[in-house]
Amino acid sequence: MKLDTLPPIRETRKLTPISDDDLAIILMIRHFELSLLELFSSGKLNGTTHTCLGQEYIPVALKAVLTDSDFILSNHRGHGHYLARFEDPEGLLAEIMGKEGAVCHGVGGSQHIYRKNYLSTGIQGESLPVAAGIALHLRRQGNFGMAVVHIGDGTWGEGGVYEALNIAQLWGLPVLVIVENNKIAQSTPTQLQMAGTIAGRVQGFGINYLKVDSIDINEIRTLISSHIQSARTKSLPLVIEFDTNRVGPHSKGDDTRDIQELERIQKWDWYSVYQQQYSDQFERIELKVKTEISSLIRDVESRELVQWKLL
Ligand SMILES: Cc1ncc(C[n+]2csc(CCOP(=O)(O)OP(=O)(O)O)c2C)c(N)n1
Repeated sequence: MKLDTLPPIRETRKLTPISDDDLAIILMIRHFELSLLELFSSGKLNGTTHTCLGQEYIPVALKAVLTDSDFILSNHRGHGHYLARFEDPEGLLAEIMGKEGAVCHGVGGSQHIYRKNYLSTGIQGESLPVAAGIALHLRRQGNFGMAVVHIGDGTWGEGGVYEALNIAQLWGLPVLVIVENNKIAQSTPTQLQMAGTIAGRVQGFGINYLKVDSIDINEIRTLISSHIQSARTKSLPLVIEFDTNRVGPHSKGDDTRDIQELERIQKWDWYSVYQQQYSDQFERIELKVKTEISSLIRDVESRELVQWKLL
C-alpha cells in the first residue's frame, strides 16, 4: 500500500497517568511477547505465535470494566487478553513452551487456551457463534455476565460473525464484541478487502455501536463503561471498535508494511507515548517487569516437558 493512501494517524497528545498496577500489566504483556519473538529466533519455540504489540492497552483498559462473571473469548492474537485477565505469564509461557505448569497441559499452545470463563481460538470468526451460546447461558444465570469476544477487522469476512450478530440482537443476548481494528489482516490492508464500514454492518442489525480512537486508558474506560453497563443490564449486544495499530509482525518475520508506515505507526504506539510522558514511573516499573520475565523464562526453560494426561 502506498503511503499517501494510508489513513492519517492522530497526533499524540498528553495521556492521563495510570496506576503502577495497570502499567505493570501492559509492560508484562509487551516484554512477554518480545521475549517470545526472541525465543522463536533462537529456535527455542516451535509452531507459530501472533503478538499484540501495540494493542496491549485494549485488554488493560477493559479489565476495569469487566467482571468475573464475564466470559472472554479470545482469538489468535490472544496473549494480552489472557495476561490482562489472569496475570499469569508463568502458566502461559509454560503452555507455549510445552513445559510443566502449562495452563492447558501444553495441548493448546499459543492460540487455544481454556481456563475458567476464558476460551481462545485460532479459527477466525469461530468465537462469535460460540459467544452467542455462552451469552444465552449467562443471561439465564441472571448475574449480568457478558460474553466478551475479541476479533480483528479481517474477521468481518467470516459469515459466522453475521449469523451470530443477527441472533444476538434478535434474542437479546449480552454479547460484547471488541473489534481490534489494526487496519490489516495478515498482509491485506483492510481498505483493500472491506466494503462499507464495521459501523454500517453492525447498525444494519440495529446493534449499538461505539468507536474508540483514543489510546488514553482512563479516557477509554470513561467512554465505554456506561455503554457496557447498559448492554449488561438490558441484556443486549454491543460492538465497540477500537482504532488501533499492530506494531509488530502478523506472526513472526512476516510484516509486509514498508518502513515509513511502520515508523508512523510506532510514533503512536502507547508504549512509546507513555514512556516519553511518564519516564520515571515507566522506567521504574519496566525494570521490575523485565527482571521478572527474564527470570521466568530461565525457570520455565529449565522445566521438564509436560506429560499429557487424560483429565
Ligand atoms: C477461518 C480462518 N481463515 C484464515 C485463517 C488464517 N489467519 C490467521 S490470522 C488471519 C488474519 C486475521 O486478521 P484480523 O481479523 O484483522 O486480525 P489481526 O490478525 O489483524 O489481529 C488469517 C487470515 C484463520 N486463522 N482462520
